[in-house]
Amino acid sequence: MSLELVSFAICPFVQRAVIALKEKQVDFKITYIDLENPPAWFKEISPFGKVPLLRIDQEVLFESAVINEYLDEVYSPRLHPDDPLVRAKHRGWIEFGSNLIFEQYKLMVATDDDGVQQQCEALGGLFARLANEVSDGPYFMGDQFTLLDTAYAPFFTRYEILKKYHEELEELIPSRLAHWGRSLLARDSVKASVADDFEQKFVDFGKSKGSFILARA
Ligand SMILES: N[C@@H](CCC(=O)N[C@@H](CS)C(=O)NCC(=O)O)C(=O)O
Repeated sequence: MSLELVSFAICPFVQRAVIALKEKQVDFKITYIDLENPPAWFKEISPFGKVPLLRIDQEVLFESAVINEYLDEVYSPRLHPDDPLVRAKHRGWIEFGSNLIFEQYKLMVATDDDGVQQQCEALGGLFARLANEVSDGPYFMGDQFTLLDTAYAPFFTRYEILKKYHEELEELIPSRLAHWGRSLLARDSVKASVADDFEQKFVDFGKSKGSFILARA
């Protein structure tokens, strides 16, 4: 079975799948596309015109949560919790993580101080809610690294960069979440999930969108 992940270099949703593949030590090919000028073959096979896509021989999967659930069912070790109720709750919180990532994107592309403040408020509200759910660590569920952790790690990868240029982000994040983020960023699969030039690409992309925060980079 051959696996091909269709990617955009700085996409957090693709990074979720890369982490899952690395955790499971599965070989895959990664193909990068330019989302501003997507190739015709991509438009044909991507129902929403979005990455990630996972091509499995002739089949195509879309949506990061679906891709990761598939990978989890097919390749060991199993990362989703065994208990169906806990699993269902994690699916809800994975969706919450997608929301967090979208709000972080809006923070990254905010073009003035007002926009940045507005997004910090939005993130602060989500943080307060999420902090009630997270264990004492190291991971969301305690010692067990789960599929949910793969869904949040990309948020922390980007938060770490944004924090360098906007110090207020250090205080905005509750210590429980900051601790979780440090554990995720120290994990091998997470470290290996982005290319060496990721930070530069992220900064360049932000600048191209007029990012107020990354203008200082
Ligand atoms: N819900 C999707 C979100 C994927 C997504 O938003 N991908 C972005 C790149 S990070 C994209 O492809 N955007 C292209 C577009 O919206 O046209 C998932 O979880 O896979």
